[in-house]
Amino acid sequence: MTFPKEFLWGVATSAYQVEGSPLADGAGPSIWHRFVRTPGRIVDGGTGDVACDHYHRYEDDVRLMQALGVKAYRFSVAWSRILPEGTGRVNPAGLAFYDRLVDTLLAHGITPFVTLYHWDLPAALDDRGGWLNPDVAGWFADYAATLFRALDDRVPYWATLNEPWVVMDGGYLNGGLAPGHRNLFEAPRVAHNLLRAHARAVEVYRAFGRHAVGLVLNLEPKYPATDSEEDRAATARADAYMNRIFVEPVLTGRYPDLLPEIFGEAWPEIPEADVERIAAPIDFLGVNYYTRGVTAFDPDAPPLQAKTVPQPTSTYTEMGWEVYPDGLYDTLAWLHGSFDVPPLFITENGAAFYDPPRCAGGRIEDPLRVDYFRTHLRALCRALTDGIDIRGYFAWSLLDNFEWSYGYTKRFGIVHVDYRTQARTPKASARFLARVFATNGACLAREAAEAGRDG
Ligand code: IFM
Repeated sequence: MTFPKEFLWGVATSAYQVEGSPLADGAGPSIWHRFVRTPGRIVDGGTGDVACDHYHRYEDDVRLMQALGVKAYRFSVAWSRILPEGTGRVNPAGLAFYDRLVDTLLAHGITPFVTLYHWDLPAALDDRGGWLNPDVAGWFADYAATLFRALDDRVPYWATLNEPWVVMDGGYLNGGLAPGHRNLFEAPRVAHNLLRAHARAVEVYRAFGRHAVGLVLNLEPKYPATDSEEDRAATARADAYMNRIFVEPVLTGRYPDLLPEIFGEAWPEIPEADVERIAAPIDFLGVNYYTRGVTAFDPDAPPLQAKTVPQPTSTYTEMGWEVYPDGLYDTLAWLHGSFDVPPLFITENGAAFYDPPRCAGGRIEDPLRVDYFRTHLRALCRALTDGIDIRGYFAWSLLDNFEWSYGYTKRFGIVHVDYRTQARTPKASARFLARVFATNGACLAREAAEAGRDG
């Protein structure tokens, strides 16, 4: 069980989930700033106003990462800190925050891995139609250019979008996430505009970026609940809707044929030239992997006519997501075997579990999360052994943080955050990952050998 010498071991967060102070130093509001103020949207009424106060505590957090042996930090930039109105006027103080963060990371030997968009669209752009307005591609390209110009001399990895599927599904179809729309006609238009925006940012990067630019997708392999034709067809639809909708245009220049069938008359005319641009080469693909979906036909679940079937013998996380490490392997093998895929990163992987009370000495043991990481890292190792080009792994998340519509009720952190005092306490999972990072994964092999000897 070996990992490549330069394997990038990291942790991830996103701006709205950890920073706090969303309007500090001249920043404009984002759609999340608005959404959390809409009654009933967030289960515990939480907001990102303070979150983990990373905006002020980033130096301590970087020191903490260094102490854990973290090699790379994946974070996102809040668009409305840089451009308070979304376009036009740049806010130097907002840019200065990320400038300081990048310098601090580098001074501690940690590689910055920057995501341009992790769901926090400037509210001013939502007022102009948000992701539904075709002009959004140009707005995003201008924002991207501002950041590339300011930071590409020090940032070697840029991801354009994080999980465009969630923006489309949660933001515009199911309405559980900002901006909270529920409209079948909007969803595919938003998906396409997200990809157009991604493509425009890649074009800008090619003009003057010197490092690597890619895209981050959340992929969830789908498996039929039974061998029936109905379940297999439902599985294919679920896969097209959640995975192939972004993978295929980017890697093959075509949307899956099943999408017009799924969306019916809501599926828009797509100009050929758009998809050609969307398929421009990227330097890496980021995979966010959490779970799988065992899928069955359900005529009462439009538009997919499919549902996910609970697995009675599986462990589930606090999100209600099945723990299924083989799905990570299957996803990587699928990408590798089916497409001319660029180098891969696991840009997110992790689990929300109930954290047991502190032990003597204040330690926090989170054995379920440790087991989640251990089993997923073993699956990752199998993929590497099979020759799949994977360059790094980012645990989600460095810190317990604001979990969107769940507020602060779900803890994904390897470091516990006391939201009252902002005290950080590394959990057993942080100590486990620190060993993995320090030994470049060799401790996993040792553990496996010991487990084998013991029985
Ligand atoms: O917290 C989110 C993150 O913002 C995007 N990926 C999934 C995580 C867990 O739900």
